[in-house]
This record gives sequence, C-alpha cells and structure tokens, in this order.
Amino acid sequence: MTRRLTTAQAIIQFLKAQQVSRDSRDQAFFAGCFGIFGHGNVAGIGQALQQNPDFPYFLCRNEQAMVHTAAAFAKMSNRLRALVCTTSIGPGATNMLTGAAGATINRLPVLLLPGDIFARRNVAPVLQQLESSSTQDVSVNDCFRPVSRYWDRIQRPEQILTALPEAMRVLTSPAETGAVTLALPQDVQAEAFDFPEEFFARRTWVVPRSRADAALVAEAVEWIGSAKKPFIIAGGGVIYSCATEALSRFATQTGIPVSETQAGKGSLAFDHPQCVGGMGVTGSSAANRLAREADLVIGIGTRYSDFTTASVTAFQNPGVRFININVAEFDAYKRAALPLVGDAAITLEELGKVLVSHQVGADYAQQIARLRAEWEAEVDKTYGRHVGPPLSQGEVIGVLNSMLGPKDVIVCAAGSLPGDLHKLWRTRDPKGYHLEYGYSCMGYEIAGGLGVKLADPSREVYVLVGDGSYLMMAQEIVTALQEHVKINIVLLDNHGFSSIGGLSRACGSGGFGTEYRYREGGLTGATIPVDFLANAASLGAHAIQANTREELMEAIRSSKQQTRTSVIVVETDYHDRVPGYESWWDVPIAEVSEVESVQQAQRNYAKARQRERYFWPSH
Ligand SMILES: Cc1ncc(C[n+]2csc(CCOP(=O)(O)OP(=O)(O)O)c2C)c(N)n1
Ligand SMILES: [Mg+2]
Repeated sequence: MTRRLTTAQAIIQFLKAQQVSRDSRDQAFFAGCFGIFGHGNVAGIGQALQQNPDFPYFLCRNEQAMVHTAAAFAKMSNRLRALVCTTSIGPGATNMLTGAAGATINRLPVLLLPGDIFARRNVAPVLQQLESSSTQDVSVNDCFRPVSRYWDRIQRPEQILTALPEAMRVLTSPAETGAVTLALPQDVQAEAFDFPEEFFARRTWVVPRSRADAALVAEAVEWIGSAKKPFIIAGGGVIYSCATEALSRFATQTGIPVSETQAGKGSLAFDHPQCVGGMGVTGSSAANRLAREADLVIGIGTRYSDFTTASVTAFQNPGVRFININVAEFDAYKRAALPLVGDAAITLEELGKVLVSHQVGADYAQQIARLRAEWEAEVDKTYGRHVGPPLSQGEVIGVLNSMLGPKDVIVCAAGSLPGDLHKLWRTRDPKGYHLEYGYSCMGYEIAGGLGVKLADPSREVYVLVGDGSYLMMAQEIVTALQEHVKINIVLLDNHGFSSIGGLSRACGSGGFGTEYRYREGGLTGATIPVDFLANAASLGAHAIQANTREELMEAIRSSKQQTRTSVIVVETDYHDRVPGYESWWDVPIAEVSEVESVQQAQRNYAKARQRERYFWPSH
C-alpha cells in the first residue's frame, strides 16, 4: 500500500503521527508549525500546511524569533513537545541561524525546515542563491551544519523515509537533542512520490529514564558517605527530567546543600532549607562560599559553563572531586568526574535509597543554615532599597517577586537582568524561572515569552526585557496579539547596555560605546529619547509607563486585568547595579594599553586568573 503525496505533504503527514512518551504518558510531539512563506516554501510546505488544518500554522514576524519561540515552547514542555519552523530560501533561512545555535546550546528540540535551492539545478542561479564556482553542492543552508545536532538535505522525495526517523531520534533524545535541520530544495518539496503507508502510521518515541552503571553508583555512594562538605549543583537537567521532587527528598534526607545554575533555578523552592541559591558568577554568597570549600561537588544535569564554575575558580578545596549525574556522557565526564550517565530522577532515587541514614555533620549543617540566612537578608535589603526615580533594577525585581503568583513564569535572556534575577529571584515553582542563558541571546525574551505561554496557557507569563533587547526584537508582540496569547512585558529602560557598560568599566575602558547617546565626536551626546510607550502601543499592546514603586505596582495590577499583551515601561538607573558575590569571571584584559585604568585592570586580572584550576581523576 502506498500513498501518492508531494514530499512536503508527506513530511507534514509524518510529523502529525509522531508521539512521545515518558513515564507511560503519551502525547503528540509536534504542536504545529511556525513560519514565513516565500518562493522557497509557499508552494511546497505552505501548500501542504494548508491542506492539513489539524496541524496548526502560526505566522510569525521574524524567522530568528520563531526559533526562539519554538525553543521556549520546548523548554517549557520539558522537551516533550516541539514546534516546526518553515522558511523560504536565502535570507529567510539564514535568519534562523541564531535561533538554531541558541536551541542547540540550550539542548532544546526544534525542527527547522529551511527551503533550499533547486535540486534539479538547471534554472540556477535562482533568486537569493549563493553561488560557488567550485561546487554546485552548496547553499547558505550549509551554515546550519555546526549549529544542528542533525542536518540533512533532501534531494529526492524518498530520502525522507530515512531522514525523518533520524530527525525524530535526535529530537526526542535527552542527550542528543537540539536543532534538527532538514534543508528542503523548493522543487523537491512539490515533487510527488508513492510513499509506503506504514511511514504515516502513528509512532511513539519513548524518552527513556536510563540508569547509571551499578558499580559506579556504588562508588558514588562511598564518596558521598565519606565527604565532609558535599555540595550539589542543580542544572537544567534536573528540571527537564522532572527530578525536582527527587532532589528535594535527597537534599532533605542528606542535608547536602543545593545550588542552582541559570537553567536549573527552580529545582528547589527558594525556601527549601537546603536551597542555597544561584551558583557561580551570578550566584549567591552562600553558594559560592560553600562551593569554594566543598570536597565533593555533585553536578546534576549541568554543562559546567563558565558562569557556573566562575571560570573554574569556584572550587578551591585542593582535594575536591566531582560526581556528575547526566544523561549526556559528554557532560557526565566533565571535571574528571565519577560519571553517572543516567536520568537525574532515577539516579537520585537510587542514591537516596542506599544513603538512607546518611546526614552531613552538624557543623556543616549549621554553616549552611547561617549562610542561607545571611543571603536571604541580603536579598531583602536589595528588594527594599528605595532610590530614584529612576528605580534600581533590584527594587523592580523585588516588586515583581512580591506581586506575581507562585505559578507565574518570568522569562529573560540577556543584559544585566539575568544575573540579577539569578541572584535575587525567589522561585516557588520548578517552571517559574525561564532563563535562556546558554546563548544569552538578546531578542529571545518576547519571542520566548510567546513560546512559554503557548506551551502552558494556564500560567501568567512575565517577560523581563532590557531596552537593548527590546530594540533588537520586539515585533513578536504582533504575533502574540494575532494568536490572542497574552504575555506581560516589563521593559526596563536604562538607555543602553548597563551590563556591558559595567563590564567595560571593570575592564578599565570606562563604558565606551555602551550607552544610547547622540554622536558628538564620540557617542557621548545627550541620551537618545525613545518613546517605548508609543512603540508598544503602535504594535497594538496595552502600554503603561511606571516610574515609581507605586506606579509599577499599579501597572502590574492593571496588566493583570488585561486580556491582551501589555508592555510596562519602567525607567531604571543605568549605574545602579546589584554587585557580584564572591565570584569572578574570566574576561581577558588588554595586555598593552596607554590607559592607567586598563593597566590596573590587567594587573588585577592576571592575579585573579591564578585561581583557575584543572581537575584530574582521583579514582
Ligand atoms: C544578540 C546579542 N548581541 C550582543 C550581545 C552582547 N550583550 C550582552 S548584554 C548586552 C546589552 C543588553 O542591553 P539591554 O537589553 O538594554 O540590557 P542592560 O544591559 O541595560 O540590562 C549586549 C550587547 C548579546 N548577548 N546578544
Ligand atoms: Mg538597557
């Protein structure tokens, strides 16, 4: 039995039939397709989508943004659901590159279907084709290879019979997942073929909860049992695995403190007695002090990025060793760890059963409690600091934290907000804190907020966005209105790049080129006034200005009552930043400069760098 369909029709038919299952819960993997049509997909994938109204099509405003939306959707769905993205050839396709890199770095499944130049070639060069004098086997879509976990070009219809199952294997693999790119030449999309009927049968991809090697688990138990100062780093893997309850039980039972990465924040509620807050460059004083002295670090579902490890200066105990629990072998072996390659929830339960009567020592328990209390007082102080107007960013975060519900989600990605949120946000729900900090891509925020809300319409979604990020990518407000999807956007306007300005000052460069000012010789003239209120209103959003604490509270109340997307514009102080707490980040400083402040920064830098470490196996 065969069914005669175009390649594009067969792709959509196949995608509709793919199910995913974990813990015996089955659901459709794809929730639909975002896209922008052009000559490279309108008559192929576009036509196929039109004749499959049960596979929803979402028109977005920018191809990069739709990949962020798809990534956010997958992240909010713990990677058990995904969206497809279709584009024309050329610029529509390459616009997706940044989003693809972001999805892959964050290990989030997105299926990208860029249109491609004719497989038949006789009409080349077609509009928007990049030609090569040395081969005809290249197009701009080859740029997707390094940013995709699986990449393929479909030159003949029957190639999808083997390509699509590979795409599904990668997308649903907890260890391998990321962007999957299938480049679709525009002629092949429209070409018909007699596809075997079995290809379209419902198929379920089981997302496994794999178990770590038993002997290594036994060894890990010994390490944990003999450690004086064990310390957990909870990464995104804890949340994707839905291991938060298992972690909570394990931490309560053993007394081991738990710090969180950006992706792992929310693993424990902020008031859990073992939760010591953010880890690393943007971490809490409690986490960073405990990490420094830890003799055993248990990394769960973490990639150990430089923000987490304070550029490998965070762990200074000479005898420190690592146990890593991770579905990805690649991450499990990092820092010369004892690798427990397996699912976070299952592995924590296994460890917990054996360590049933194990508790950290009384002195350590007291130290944890004291550092936690000190940190909570510091957060209270920052939340309660009244300056301005313009308000401090810390106070704005405090107001939001006190007014949002426990299940509400905050979304953020770049600028000074992620660091301040990592330090200060009091998370009460595992899905309440949505940070894209693998790629920290300016422009993710609003597009991402849309994806979060589509994934869980039952929650209120608050997008926190800097003026820089807003100016880069705000247009998906229109897409949110089109879909009747309500997101609450809080725009913190400090007239430039407070984050990178601060970094520039720390590097001795005085904030050069990081403020939005008119050119007067340099970019040092008056602040450029941008009417964000008018901008947001012109796109159709409910727009409110808030300059004081009271106005901000009133604006949040007002946006809660709205049924459509709103934008609250808050002016914040460019220079009033939340400090770092007992941490460091490696940003190399010019070794040669005429400027005294740069020379001084270089001397400090060279000294600080000496704390960077290598780790060697100890088993
Ligand atoms: C696409 C992209 N370009 C550049 C950067 C580098 N960068 C990080 S933060 C930042 C400034 C962000 O400005 P804004 O959104 O106003 O936030 P603020 O720093 O003022 O808090 C820049 C340029 C980035 N993260 N992403
Ligand atoms: Mg700014």
